[in-house]
Amino acid sequence: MKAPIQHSSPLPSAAVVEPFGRPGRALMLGHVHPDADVLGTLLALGLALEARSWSVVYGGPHPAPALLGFLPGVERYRTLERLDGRFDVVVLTDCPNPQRTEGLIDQARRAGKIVVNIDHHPDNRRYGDVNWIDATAAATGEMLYELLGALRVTLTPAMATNLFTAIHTDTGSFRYSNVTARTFMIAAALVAAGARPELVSESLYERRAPDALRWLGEALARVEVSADGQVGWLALPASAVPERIVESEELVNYPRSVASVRVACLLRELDGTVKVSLRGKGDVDVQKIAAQFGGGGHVNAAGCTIPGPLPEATRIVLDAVRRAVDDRARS
Ligand SMILES: [Mn+2]
Repeated sequence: MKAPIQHSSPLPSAAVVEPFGRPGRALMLGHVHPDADVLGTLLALGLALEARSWSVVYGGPHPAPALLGFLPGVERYRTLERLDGRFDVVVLTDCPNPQRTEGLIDQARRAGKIVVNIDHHPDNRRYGDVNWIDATAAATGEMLYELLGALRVTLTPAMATNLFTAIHTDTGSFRYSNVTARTFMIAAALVAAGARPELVSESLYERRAPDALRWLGEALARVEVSADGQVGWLALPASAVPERIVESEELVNYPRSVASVRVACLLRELDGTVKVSLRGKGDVDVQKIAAQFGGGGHVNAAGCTIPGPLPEATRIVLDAVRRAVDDRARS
């Protein structure tokens, strides 16, 4: 067994490009609850390989969310329980922890000659045969743009739309502190290749159901802000608002939007556990807070899952957030 390849700069090395040289059969493997950065990157690469006579299977433990039904090629993405046949290459994108494939990674290792792990999460477990981890990328979408360039792929509007959406969502529509000049240069190239910003925005943010705003109001009425204004949170009991509303709204962005808030939390009760999303604004590292509870993510966006009940979970998380905010104030 060869030692795994480790690579971390913004441009792919020869070893990262190499597995995609000669056509074969590829698996684009997503993780639980795939988002646009996962799906957009897997679809863009898969479509590029198919244009080069590869045979590509797309899928993961959960289906693509209905909200992302506009991504070109997403109808090919399947819920996988068992993998059939052999693969010349297995690709995982935006997946820091192989456990997030719900066991599919183990099957993929047996069925695949080589596992390629492409990600921008700093806490990536480097579980691939080839690991390309660039924590300076705002989205894995930026990295895939560079990979397709290195492969000399001519971008189609379908590939460009997938990558543009990946970058759009991971940067909060080009608003977060992860956005760099490179982000805009890549976005510009993707628009030149046929991605349409207005269609992506409309598809992502203007597809609400008629009753969605009423439910959104219901949820937002529960937002609370600490006495000093620095911590904002939203604790949602299981039946407070329908699941489809929570899934289609980035609810944690609302407490984050309060001027004085430095850390925002969304806590949602689900089947006895509590899913926690944390957002920062650059000074408090929320990944470190999530890591205390076995979670992970980025400096400004992280998450974890902890046991319920909700009031207890809320107290525990807010205590950890308070410590992080106070530690930061002292340093
Ligand atoms: Mn991402």
